[in-house]
Amino acid sequence: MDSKIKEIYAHPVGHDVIKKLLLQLNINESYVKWIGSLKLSTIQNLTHKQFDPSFYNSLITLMNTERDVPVEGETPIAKKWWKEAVFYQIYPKSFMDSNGDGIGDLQGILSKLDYLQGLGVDVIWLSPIYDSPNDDNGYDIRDYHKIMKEFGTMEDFDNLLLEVHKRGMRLIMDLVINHTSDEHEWYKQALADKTSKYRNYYHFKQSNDDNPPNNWTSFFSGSAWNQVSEKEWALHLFSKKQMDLNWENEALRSEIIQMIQWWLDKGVDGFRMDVVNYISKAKGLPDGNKVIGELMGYYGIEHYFYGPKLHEYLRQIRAEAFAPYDAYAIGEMPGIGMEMGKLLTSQERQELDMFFSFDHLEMPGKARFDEYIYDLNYYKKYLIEYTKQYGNQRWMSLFYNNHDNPRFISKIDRTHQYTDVLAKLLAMIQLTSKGTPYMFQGDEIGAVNQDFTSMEAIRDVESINLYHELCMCMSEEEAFTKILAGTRDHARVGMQWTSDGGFSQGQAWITGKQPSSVELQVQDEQSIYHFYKFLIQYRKLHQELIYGDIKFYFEKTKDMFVYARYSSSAFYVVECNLSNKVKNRLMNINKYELVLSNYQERERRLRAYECNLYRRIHNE
Ligand code: TEU
Ligand code: CA
Repeated sequence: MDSKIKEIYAHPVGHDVIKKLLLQLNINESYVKWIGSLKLSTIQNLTHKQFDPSFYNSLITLMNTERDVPVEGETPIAKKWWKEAVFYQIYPKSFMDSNGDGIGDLQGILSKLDYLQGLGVDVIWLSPIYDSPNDDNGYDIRDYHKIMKEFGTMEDFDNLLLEVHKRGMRLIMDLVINHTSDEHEWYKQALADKTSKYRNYYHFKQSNDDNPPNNWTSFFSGSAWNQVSEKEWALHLFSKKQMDLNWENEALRSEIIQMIQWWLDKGVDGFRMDVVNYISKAKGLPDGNKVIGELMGYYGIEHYFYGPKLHEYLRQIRAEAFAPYDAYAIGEMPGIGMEMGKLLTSQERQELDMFFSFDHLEMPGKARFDEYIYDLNYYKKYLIEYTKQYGNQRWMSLFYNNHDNPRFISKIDRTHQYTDVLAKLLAMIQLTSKGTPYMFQGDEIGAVNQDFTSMEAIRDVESINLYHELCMCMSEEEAFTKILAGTRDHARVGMQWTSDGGFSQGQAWITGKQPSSVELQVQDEQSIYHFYKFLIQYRKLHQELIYGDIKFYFEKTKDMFVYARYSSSAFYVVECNLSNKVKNRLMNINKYELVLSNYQERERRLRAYECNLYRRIHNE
């Protein structure tokens, strides 16, 4: 408690926790400087009404969890296939339906491998395809060694993997090891027999009265506990059918590691680890601080988002499963900031290779279900800071979309009047910045949010639960408006292969429509699809766009985003107008040749969302 704020801010964990709180409160980071020399105990006295001692104990515990600080200093970038590759996330349920039952499947994906190879995709990430009751569309796994029947058979999977590898592409699986379905054999045995060895594979906890054992809330509304008997409860951070695994249990850890090895023996190339930062929970599962709970929207999160043994577990998985197979691993880690991300992914730490940070997806003080206009100047600031701070021992993932978020382009341009140039601008930044591009199905055809008209169209368990919770404190119309702003279903409607149909000839499990289609985009040389295809190809041939140095210009100039990627032998500049207003060009381009633009004609000034890639002519 005697530590000064500036000392806490200098600690990677302290930095990220303070930064996260300021982000949520929409308070400028410069505030930290003013209070830097104050002691934590002084702050506690000033805020004892809001932050009780439990908050400070949590912060200090978090900071003492991992004493190492990330290795600084610059080393040359180590070349890796996953730093050069373009990844493409497929949500199998909505990608392509081969048998007309209205649900996407593995044979459907197989039929589109040539399309993906033609686009230039190097790695496919499949959202979960394991046997599941689909309470959370496969993120509730019932059997890790079986393929979900709606998606096909293990033979279909083996054939898909073979065909992916035949094309020189790779495939990574979505690994959900924070929880299993409540229909998993382990959980069924745990419920059936209190003395079963599987009882301790999960978090069962006594409660003295008929309330849950602590105040933790679920990400899918309500308490994070299922009552399993008069005095016993079981923990579920997500839906009531997704039961959290107890990673303290060595037997559980080794079963999970054996399962990972089983998939690696089949030849998969790596994994995206679902909410992997949640697997270690604070001892005793203590109550969450109320102020943090209100601020973050979920009670208890400080006790598991960066748990006491997270590094230990990740090192064990790496040593026993990933390293022997030289497999790739990216962690999905909601709430983890840049400094903690360094501790979890720096190459010398032998834990994860990369991670998905989410701090860029919403603006400060905004949450996914808030309706607001996203300002690309915030993304510019985020990208510049991350790129400068992240150095060469770590490697960023660059993404706008996934199956958990509304379409990024629709947050910026709600009327979709700029879709064509804006989608290309986003592609330009993603494919020329320093990091690995992760595309999500539909990015390449300018997929946008859906104008769902009622809850009947909504399928996502998170949205449905939240809607019922909201209806307790607002009208159905207001509740639906909030759901419409943030529902994950915007990203889960079918891939639009042809103008008249989507991904299925049958009655699709979810209905949606895109303004364009693969068919139309492939035919039009000037389409978003061809813009992606060209850039994916170009960056492979001109690797300054991957491994080159990076330099930012006009950092303080609003709406202008200009940066260079260069080596001793080639120099590229990317020039972007982040606004829908005409802007004066700030750079002198007469020594450059234009490689690619999202506008056909040349003009003196930059038009709405104009982006240009230039190559310096060296012989002058
Ligand atoms: O997502 C976890 C996650 O960060 C988001 O689900 C977010 O926490 C949630 O939408 C509340 O804001 C992973 C998967 O990507 C998601 O599809 C699953 O629902 C979730 O974990 C549970 O497996
Ligand atoms: Ca099907």
